[in-house]
Amino acid sequence: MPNKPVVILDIMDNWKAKTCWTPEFFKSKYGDIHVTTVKQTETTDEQCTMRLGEYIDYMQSTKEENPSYLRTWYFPNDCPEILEDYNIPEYFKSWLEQLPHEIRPQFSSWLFIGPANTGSRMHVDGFMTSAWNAVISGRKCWLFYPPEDECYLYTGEVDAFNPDLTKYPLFAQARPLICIQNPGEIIFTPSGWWHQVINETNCISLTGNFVNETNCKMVRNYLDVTERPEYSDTLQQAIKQYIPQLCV
Ligand SMILES: O=C(O)CCC(=O)C(=O)O
Ligand SMILES: [Fe+2]
Repeated sequence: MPNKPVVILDIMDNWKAKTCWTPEFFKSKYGDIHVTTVKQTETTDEQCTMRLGEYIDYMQSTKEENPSYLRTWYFPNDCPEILEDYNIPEYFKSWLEQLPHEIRPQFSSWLFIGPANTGSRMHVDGFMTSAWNAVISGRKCWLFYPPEDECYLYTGEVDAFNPDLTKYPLFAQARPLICIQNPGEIIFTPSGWWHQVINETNCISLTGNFVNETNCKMVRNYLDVTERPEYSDTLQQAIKQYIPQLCV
């Protein structure tokens, strides 16, 4: 409720995913599926499509300094049966799930698979939603910056793990919360918090974004003031129509 980051240590102890979702499991069961990976350079994201099995082999053998990442793989279309392998706690359930299927944004059930040194640039999650992220295997390091620190972050251009203080001098004033996330731990990212993440080892994690009573005012305000070409007006209207709590 106070909109601060949290690590939850013990709510995925009984998830089948925690023991079952190994690299070998994905390779043997879903190795032929096509996935899109991304290699981040300073300014661009280079995408590449390959088979999941090939990517798992790559992840387990690469020594690249800047390796490719399988980010936000929306897996329910490819492997719906593994949705049974975990339980999202009640407090992370999203009101967006109430939307009709045709217009529901794909805001949960994403997998992130990557070798050490992959990660996500500094960003705020879309629509001002909050998120949960469950590490199945591996270790992540997170840097969190509160919304008040936005003025030091140069719209997220700065690389917080290796900042260029000549180009981004105000960044020296930003004050992060730092968190190491181990297997079996879930991180809560509150609405509007900037964050940058690096996988310190090979890592498999599962994530979802949500709107509920903790952040609906922020999401609503964002929808009212922001034009988002990737989310049509119709979708924005539908969200307001179907989720009346967003209209108070
Ligand atoms: O695990 C990661 O690479 C970052 C996850 C994240 O921040 C996101 O999906 O928005
Ligand atoms: Fe994020």
